[in-house]
Amino acid sequence: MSDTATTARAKLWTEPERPRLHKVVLVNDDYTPRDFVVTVLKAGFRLCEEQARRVMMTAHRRGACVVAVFTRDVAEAKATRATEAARRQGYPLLFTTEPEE
Ligand code: TYC
Repeated sequence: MSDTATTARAKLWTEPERPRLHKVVLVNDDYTPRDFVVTVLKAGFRLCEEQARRVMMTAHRRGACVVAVFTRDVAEAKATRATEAARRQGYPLLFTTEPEE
């Protein structure tokens, strides 16, 4: 194939875009018990004890911590579910989502 033909083809076929991933972010507060945060992280995001404790302590010290990335629908569903689980126990724990750069 000539260079010209290759160049023409390259213009016609562009790589399909991958769906943008979204971060689930754990937000610190002054009221939710540390152990409860760890329990929610383990149950809702399948983190092991050590990872859950590390993520919780990072949010505690820095104000927030990325838990994981998912497609938008999954990220929003997991953040909502985990936040609601905390509300049911009377805690202000909050998970938010944001698109990855
Ligand atoms: N700061 C809370 C406390 O000292 C614990 C905590 C950590 C709460 C992380 C929320 O995202 C959080 N009890």
